[in-house]
Amino acid sequence: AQSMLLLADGLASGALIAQYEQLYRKNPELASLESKKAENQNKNRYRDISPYDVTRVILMGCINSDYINANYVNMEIPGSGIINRYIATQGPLSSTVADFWQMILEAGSTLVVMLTTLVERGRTKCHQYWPNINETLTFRNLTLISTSEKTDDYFVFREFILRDINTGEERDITHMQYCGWPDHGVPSDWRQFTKFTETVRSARTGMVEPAVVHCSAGIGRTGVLVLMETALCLIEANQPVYPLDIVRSMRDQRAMMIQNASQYKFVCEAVHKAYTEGIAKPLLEFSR
Ligand code: PTR
Ligand code: PTR
Repeated sequence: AQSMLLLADGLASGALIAQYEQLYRKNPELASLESKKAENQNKNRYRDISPYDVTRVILMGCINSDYINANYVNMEIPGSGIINRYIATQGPLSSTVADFWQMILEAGSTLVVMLTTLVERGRTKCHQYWPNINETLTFRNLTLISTSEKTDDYFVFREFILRDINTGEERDITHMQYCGWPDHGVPSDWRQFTKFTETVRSARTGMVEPAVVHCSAGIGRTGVLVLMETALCLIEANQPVYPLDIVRSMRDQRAMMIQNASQYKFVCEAVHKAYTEGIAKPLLEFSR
């Protein structure tokens, strides 16, 4: 409750934004050399968005290269025993779709969260890396079958079966897409966004494998979702929420998480509203 007062004050005074503007976008001590190698450059959707070497996802089963523009991001919720694990990544390119599914296979992930549409204002933001409903796509040794697709206001929920042709192993994959959110901008509706984040949280209950989260570059909107989910978990665990510390922790794992001050302000306001309206509340109320 104390930290929520700080949050409200910081929002009202503008101090919160001023602190955010001071924070480094990339940790200056962490290199991103793999992404700059000649053979990897065309696997990056944007030249200025690179994964740190230390936290990058290393592909095991690709013969030519182990590189994909993706980082492990682990967010610990103190006092609760929870660590929310993510893989934060760019929207796949047509040339990296097979790598993307190989990464999901190797990481054991069953949840993919997509925060972009395929095209925004006439520009391609992400390649359609999944088959249309009731269709099948094959990439190298992987087959993907689309079994379900439901649209709910701003969201699309899909179900896939991922099959490893070499081993016969099959896995169910849940795909959740949020459609009301252009890049560099903020979601069109904080309630819908909070509801979407809650849906992601409940889908990952008990999950130890990372949830794969992506937008177009895999930094702006992806960062906002990770901050929102982290804050909601902290509130429930009766822990203080210091958004700047959360951003710092994220940016030490993937550079540039949360693209701009308006996204940061949006998510801080959403956290505060979710708290004051009782959408997110401490599970343990201490007796006074
Ligand atoms: N620096 C950006 C780039 O690498 O392309 C420039 C950019 C401009 C990127 C606009 C995205 C932009 O958004 P949109 O594609 O939705 O207009
Ligand atoms: N070069 C692009 C730019 O600076 O605009 C990279 C970029 C593109 C950065 C999209 C962020 C973007 O948004 P998001 O991470 O939410 O897809």
